[in-house]
Amino acid sequence: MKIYGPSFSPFVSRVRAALHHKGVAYEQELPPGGSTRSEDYLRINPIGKVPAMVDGGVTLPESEVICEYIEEKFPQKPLLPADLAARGRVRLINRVGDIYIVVPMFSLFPQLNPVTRQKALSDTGLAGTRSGLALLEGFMEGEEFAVGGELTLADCAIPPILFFVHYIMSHFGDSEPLAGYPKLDAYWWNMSKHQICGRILDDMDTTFKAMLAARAS
Ligand SMILES: N[C@@H](CCC(=O)N[C@@H](CS)C(=O)NCC(=O)O)C(=O)O
Repeated sequence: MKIYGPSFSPFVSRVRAALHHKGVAYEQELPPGGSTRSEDYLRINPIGKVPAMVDGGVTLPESEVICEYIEEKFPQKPLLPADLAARGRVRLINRVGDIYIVVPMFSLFPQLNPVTRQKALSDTGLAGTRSGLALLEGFMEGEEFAVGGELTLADCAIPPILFFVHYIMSHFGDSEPLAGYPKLDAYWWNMSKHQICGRILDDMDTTFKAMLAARAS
């Protein structure tokens, strides 16, 4: 199996967490042509985003779709609970992360530089991100795992998103962006020490810093 995309991407990280948990070997490559918009990469993933997965004759974009494929293809060490309602809660948490946190949060990327920042746009992005975090806080079941007492696909997806919550919100003077969300705050610290998720977060940190340093030089 091959995964396209860098380890600092929260969406690549979510797929890597699932593969590491299940002990599935994989190759990881950056998009051919050095860009998600290269012709070669668009042939693999017409959406033009990372990750993409190629597994034999199967090619899939979209991290959540890839994670569900991995879960079904490799049923060992399940990442979806046996209980139907709990599976619904895992998917709900991931949807809240993808739609109600990531979308407003990523709208803040063009606003990171205070010199060129447009206040109205950053206020909207900040308010949206915080209301997404409040929703997530409400849906989180515990402080150790998002749902139930074991690692699930929600724990593959949410910690990498929280990594970027810290990075982005710090540019707006909010160095403790989870302080108002006690469950999420405790969960973040627990996940950063978790055997699999902690390693994925460390990989994000290392590769993200390297990317920023390369961009600055
Ligand atoms: N919904 C997609 C989101 C993927 C995504 O936004 N990836 C970003 C990197 S973190 C990307 O590829 N951006 C490049 C671009 O938009 O050109 C998923 O879950 O896979």
